[in-house]
Amino acid sequence: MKIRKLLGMMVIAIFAVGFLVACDSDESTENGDTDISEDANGGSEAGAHAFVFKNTGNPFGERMQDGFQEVIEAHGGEAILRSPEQPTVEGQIQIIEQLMAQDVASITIAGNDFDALQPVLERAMDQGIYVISADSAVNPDSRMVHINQANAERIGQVLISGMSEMLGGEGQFAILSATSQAANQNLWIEYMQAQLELPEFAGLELVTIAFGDDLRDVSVSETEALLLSYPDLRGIIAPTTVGIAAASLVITDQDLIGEVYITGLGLPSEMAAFVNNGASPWMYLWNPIEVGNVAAYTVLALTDGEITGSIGDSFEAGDFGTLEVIEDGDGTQIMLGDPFRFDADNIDEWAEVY
Ligand code: RAM
Repeated sequence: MKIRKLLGMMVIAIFAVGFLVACDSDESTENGDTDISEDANGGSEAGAHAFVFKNTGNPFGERMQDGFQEVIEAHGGEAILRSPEQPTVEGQIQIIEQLMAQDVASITIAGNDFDALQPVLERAMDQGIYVISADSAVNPDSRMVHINQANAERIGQVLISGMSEMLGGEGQFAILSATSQAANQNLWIEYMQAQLELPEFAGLELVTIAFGDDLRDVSVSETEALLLSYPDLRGIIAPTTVGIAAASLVITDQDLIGEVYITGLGLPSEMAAFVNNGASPWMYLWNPIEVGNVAAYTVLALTDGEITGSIGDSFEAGDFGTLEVIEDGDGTQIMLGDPFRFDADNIDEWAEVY
């Protein structure tokens, strides 16, 4: 009798575990959240440092997360790297809620929206989790400090003057951006538009702003649509690594090299072929691995109580030396360098690095 009862309980227990496992995998399918590294990291423990990028499958985001993980692990910590499958706010909210349940020590986020993540990120901070943004800022109430990869005004300047130089100062061009809500791209677009007010760029005409959602296929079809809709189009600025590679591919495939010029922000490893074939004679970026490194040093300084993210805070960040927290509108930021120009002279060398 006793043995029967025991067996019965075991069967119930096995079913219960099976049910829980099934619920969990159903949930993650529904979420559309591909956990890109939790298994590999075993990243599920309290006290870990999480980096949430915009979406999976973006090599720029992966390089940034690699840089983050490298520094966290070198300091004996655990990194959790997460991204929703699609670059949506909803996907990021679900991940943040899961990270709150895991009781992580910090969350670094590249936001899919400037304002919409505020409620969930405020709840995370109320719970004692240190929250910062990197790459794509969330609003100052949603984070303690932002890691700014490069000065946004300078990005606007180099992109417009780069396009102008390619077109000899005259002609129609379009912007092919990421998602319409991406805080980083939207800020850079504002600065590009401000540049276009200057008399030296009076010959340039911005015909439209298209959104490829930081997805390769959408960016390809948006580029094709631009070429059809604007037969006199002479250039495209894509301030996204996904968009610029997709646009350059279309120009190459359609034999339009030398007729339509592409520039923007590109990952050298993805753009070397297109810089060398002339589809994109030159383009710009910064080192995403370093952005991730600096984000990691920042969350370590926050969780160690060395800084609070206030103006004037400073801390030691390995090879980066002393970093300082400076003003950023109503919030604060840590500013990295200027955008760097890649052309046929240096692209192959950098393609090996990132
Ligand atoms: C894409 C992403 C990322 C941005 C780069 C330039 O990979 O939108 O957020 O910083 O482009």
